[in-house]
Amino acid sequence: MKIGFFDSGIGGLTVLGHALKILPFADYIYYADIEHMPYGEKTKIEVRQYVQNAMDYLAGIKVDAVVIACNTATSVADMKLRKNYSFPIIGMEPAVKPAVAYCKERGKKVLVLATSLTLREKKFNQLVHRLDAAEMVDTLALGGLVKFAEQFEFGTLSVNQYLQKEFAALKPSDYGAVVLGCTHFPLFTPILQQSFTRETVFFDGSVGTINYLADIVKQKGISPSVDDKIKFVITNGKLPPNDVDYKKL
Ligand code: DGN
Repeated sequence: MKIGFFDSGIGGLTVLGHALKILPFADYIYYADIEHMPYGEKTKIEVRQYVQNAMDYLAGIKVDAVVIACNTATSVADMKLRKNYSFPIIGMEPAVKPAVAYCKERGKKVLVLATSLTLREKKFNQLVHRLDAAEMVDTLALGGLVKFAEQFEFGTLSVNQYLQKEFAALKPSDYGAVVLGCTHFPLFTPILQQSFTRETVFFDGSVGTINYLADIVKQKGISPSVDDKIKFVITNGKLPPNDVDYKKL
């Protein structure tokens, strides 16, 4: 079983981490589009093209399924692209649904943290509308965290100062739940938790995505590999040719 993961950088590793727990016997190919990172500041047309490039590459190495481990790319990708590929393509969805259910019972609000592109897009706004939760959902774009993560800065003074500034107008005790709507954000959970009360619960969409992947693997009868392996493909102007036996790279 060969599963492709795709993100602009290291964020999708938080999703891959869940996959390794639930589907350990697989060959994973992690495609990081570092050349075009961060996606949050790109146009929709540009990001759509990057998604297509990644899918073409992963199709070339004959994956059995792909996880678009990036909320921003999932938000803007034209999912009609699925019909061009023979393998299932699974996207991310911010975990707004469980967070809303959790907060409704407690009379609290939900705060969704994501990139500005994700928050602006129809997909996210339709989700909130479908849940009839516009009144109780606040959003905040924290694209700066993506840049910090890509420089491997997680708990530094600069990250702290950035968050303090971004959260300055919020009243933390209003929120019963925080949704990590960008796959880079779980990397900051410890520092984010410090800005909210001990009762605030953090929701991460990776769990739902990987459960869905596991269902698809089962439904399609994709057989497990004998061992587990992770291979990284990084765009930096040149990709390894896709006709190479990736196991030998
Ligand atoms: N990890 C991406 C997401 O889940 O939205 C953000 C990546 C980026 O390049 N901004």
